[in-house]
Amino acid sequence: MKPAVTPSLTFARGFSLTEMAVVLVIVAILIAGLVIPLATQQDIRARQDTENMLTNLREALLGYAASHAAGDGRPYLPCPDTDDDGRENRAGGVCSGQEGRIPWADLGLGRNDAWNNRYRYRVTAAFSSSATGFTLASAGDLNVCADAACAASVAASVPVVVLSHGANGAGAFNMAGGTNPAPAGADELENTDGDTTFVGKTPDTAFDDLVTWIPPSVLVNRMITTGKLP
Ligand SMILES: [Ca+2]
Ligand SMILES: [Ca+2]
Repeated sequence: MKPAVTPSLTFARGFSLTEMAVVLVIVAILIAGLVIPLATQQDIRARQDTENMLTNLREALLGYAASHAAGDGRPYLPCPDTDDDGRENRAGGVCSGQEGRIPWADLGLGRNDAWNNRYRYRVTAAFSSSATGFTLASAGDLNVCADAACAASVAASVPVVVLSHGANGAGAFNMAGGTNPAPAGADELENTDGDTTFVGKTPDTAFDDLVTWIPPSVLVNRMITTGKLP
């Protein structure tokens, strides 16, 4: 008598270990290609946090002007902090220096950027006197350019510039009360040399500063809408 023929089961077999391994490797490669490296994510986050803080600092400066009246009843902006205590440095109604750290204690925010350096702040003297406030006709003396050569102006005659020296922190006022080593690139150097010209542009390998400013039109508009200037 012939034994019963067992039906073939090969059609129902599962994946072999080798096949599973190949699939896992392919999936791993796909995931690695999709996921942004953690370090890059942290960089993006730090930059976004600092950009948000710069926006808040602009608003805080506008609020300061709207809530402070000089001797002549007109609004004025805070002086820079030049001795790293977070308070503006002012003597006889005028600023001890037109450039320094943002006065974070006076404003209540902006003590340091995402890389633990101070925000740099420069203000035009005509806007920072607590004896004679600014008027609708006051002109800013700061220029933001597309590069250090300054052939193209991004914003001209602005009264206020606030900036972070970015992830490299080159030339920044640090939290130890000192100043970091100077940057190598001419564009970043322009943001550390204490004059009225600044560079604001999209970051590249030699430039990671985040630069913001208050245009005169925005400042004037806010003063009118809050009834501080006629
Ligand atoms: Ca101070
Ligand atoms: Ca400069």
